Amino acid sequence: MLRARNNFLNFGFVKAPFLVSPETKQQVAAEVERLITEHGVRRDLVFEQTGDTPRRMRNVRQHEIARYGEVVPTVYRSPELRAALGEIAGEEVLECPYEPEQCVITELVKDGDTHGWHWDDYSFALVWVIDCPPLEDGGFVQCVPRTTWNKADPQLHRQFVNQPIYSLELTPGDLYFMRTDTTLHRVYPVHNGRRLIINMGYAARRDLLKDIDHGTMDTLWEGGQ
Ligand SMILES: O=C(O)CCC(=O)C(=O)O
Ligand SMILES: [Fe+2]
Repeated sequence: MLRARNNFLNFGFVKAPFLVSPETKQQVAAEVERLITEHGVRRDLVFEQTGDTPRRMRNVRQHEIARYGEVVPTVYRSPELRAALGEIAGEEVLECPYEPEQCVITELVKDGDTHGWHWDDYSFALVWVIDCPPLEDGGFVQCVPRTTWNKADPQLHRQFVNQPIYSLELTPGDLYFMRTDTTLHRVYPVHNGRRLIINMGYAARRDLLKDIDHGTMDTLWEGGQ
């Protein structure tokens, strides 16, 4: 746990597949596969607030996950899981007060599908990797820690020039925990492969006091085809 905490502080993320049992991973994976098959919606958008970066993906939103899922909502609310994440974060990890950002399933399937460069509105994300192509086909995560999101002028190129970009190889069964509000991140475009994840978003206590403009996420959800 100490090593996880140090990596989290240094890089803004840490792989933590040891946090949950193989049985829980298997149950979450089975439910996510069912939900994406039955409720996945295609989105093809770019976001001005993150520097015109693309979102080319299929999603299942929190609303459908809450309605048609069982395992995922239970795992999301687990006090034990939040306590373990809190040890890594060095502070309380709370359920996200804005429900649409609690759980989101994302599938990248077509050549060039990507979750482009962005920050998240809330402090933490636990990402469960259910399917992922080999490294050479893309789908790995890239991050720039210790950066802040100016929604009016995100200046992505300035962030890339000022600091190193870290890249993280992922395989099915991995989990990673990220400080998402101060770590610029993206998923490298996939080619010849499929990548399926569920992102569980959590808040820090300071987030509860912030006046967050939910414009980017709300546009994402309205943009479904
Ligand atoms: O797919 C990933 O690994 C990251 C997902 C993400 O950044 C998000 O859903 O906000
Ligand atoms: Fe994100």
